[in-house]
Amino acid sequence: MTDILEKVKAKDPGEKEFHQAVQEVISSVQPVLERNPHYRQAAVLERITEPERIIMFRVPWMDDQGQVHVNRGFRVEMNSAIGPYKGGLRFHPSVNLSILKFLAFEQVFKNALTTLPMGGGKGGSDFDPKGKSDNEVMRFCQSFMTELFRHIGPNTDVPAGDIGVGTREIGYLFGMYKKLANEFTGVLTGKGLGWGGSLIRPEATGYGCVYFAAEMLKAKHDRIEGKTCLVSGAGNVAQHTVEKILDMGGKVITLSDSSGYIYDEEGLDREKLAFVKELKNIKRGRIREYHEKYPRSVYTDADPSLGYNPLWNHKADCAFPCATENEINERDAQNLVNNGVRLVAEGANMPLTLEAIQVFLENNILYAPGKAANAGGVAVSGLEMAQNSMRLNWPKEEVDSRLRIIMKSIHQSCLDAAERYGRPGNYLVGANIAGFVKVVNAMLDQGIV
Ligand code: NDP
Ligand code: 2IT
Repeated sequence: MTDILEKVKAKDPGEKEFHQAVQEVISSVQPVLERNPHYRQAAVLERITEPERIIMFRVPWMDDQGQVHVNRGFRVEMNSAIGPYKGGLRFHPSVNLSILKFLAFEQVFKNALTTLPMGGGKGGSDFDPKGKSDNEVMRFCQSFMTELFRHIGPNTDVPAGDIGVGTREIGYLFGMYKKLANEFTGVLTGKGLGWGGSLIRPEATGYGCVYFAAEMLKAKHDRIEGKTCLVSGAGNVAQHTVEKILDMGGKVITLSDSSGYIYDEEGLDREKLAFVKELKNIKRGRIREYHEKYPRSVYTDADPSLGYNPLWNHKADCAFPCATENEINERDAQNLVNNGVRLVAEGANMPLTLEAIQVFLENNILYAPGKAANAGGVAVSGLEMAQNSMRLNWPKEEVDSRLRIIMKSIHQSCLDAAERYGRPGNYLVGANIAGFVKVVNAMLDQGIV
């Protein structure tokens, strides 16, 4: 196992996020390899860590002043053993190959857990939508799609949103794809409701994460009701995580963006959440403005020199990191444990460092890895694909009920796999093994390709 990790590191030495994601998975699946010697001979680890295809391209675009800019576009087509490549597009200045490979790698196992036929991929650009006009974002999306369109298709590769890509961006991307391909198909998910989108897709990641957390608590004869929760981020996943926690009678006392965080001792309510949605989705403002509107809350600027994030140093029962990768380090994890946290569910992808995961496992905290807990988003993307293929739209209740069933089933698969391999109650090991076995068996059935 260390062997494979060393090989992966040696091949692409700079890709630290990708190495981290690979290390997390292969350290869990060791017992599977021991029980299945033929996996070794078939070099399944070597194959699963090597993307099937990577596309990199220039994205030139013109700003409102007539200045031309160039960004880099990517699509990592990681694994298509169980279905067309599926996964989001991220527009953020930090985007590089390492980040997209880690996201695509995680996506492969996550998608396998959803029970739906989707392979794994991820893409995006180092373009920063912050501070850009709608027209600039449109021109960027159009330029991005003039290259990407030849690599994707409703049965080939179906992108969606991620950080910096929401309904607005999906709209501009879809418009250009439709024009170039001269077809109206479900080539992207997260579409607007009037043109092929699914009800509940915007809510699905956050809702699914809370459904998953509720299942974990239920297995311990407990519930979300009455729990105090810390949520980070203020975007799509964070907003709908808060919404579902409120639905279930929990209390949320924090939210953040990359500039800082707010602490609201009284807790968010529906009105405050509506304010955050408008602030972030329409005005595209900063979370600091929450404090201006609700002065009894406290705003704290982000200060990376501290070495820890004070958001995670409040007393709470549950923590839902919903912003970005590696946002909880070892010290944050220790602070959470010291403050009595009982459950940590990852709305974001890989928000915990490997050391932070260790702290939670050693302290017997209920810990849900992102590939299980945040799979609701891509699951409803799969349901959007199904609705597009049938050319009909399901009502909200139908999609939400399918989402609940899927999250319940992922929860059970994690517990079953963990039990089968002698690690009862370990959701990390369970999620990695259940996803891995499904993908690897499909790969083996399909020969050496
Ligand atoms: P959004 O763009 O809607 O929101 C992202 C939020 O995270 C913003 O508040 C943003 O703050 C903050 N953030 C982003 N990057 C950083 C950073 N480097 N440091 C600090 N804060 C940061 O994205 P989503 O809500 O869609 O995505 C959040 C997480 O959830 C990501 O990890 C994503 O991969 C994951 N995810 C998303 C799914 C989806 O369906 N959208 C599905 C499954 C997982 P700011 O505005 O200041 O940048
Ligand atoms: O990380 C993720 O699962 C997503 N960004 C959603 C992917 C999708 O295809 O809906």
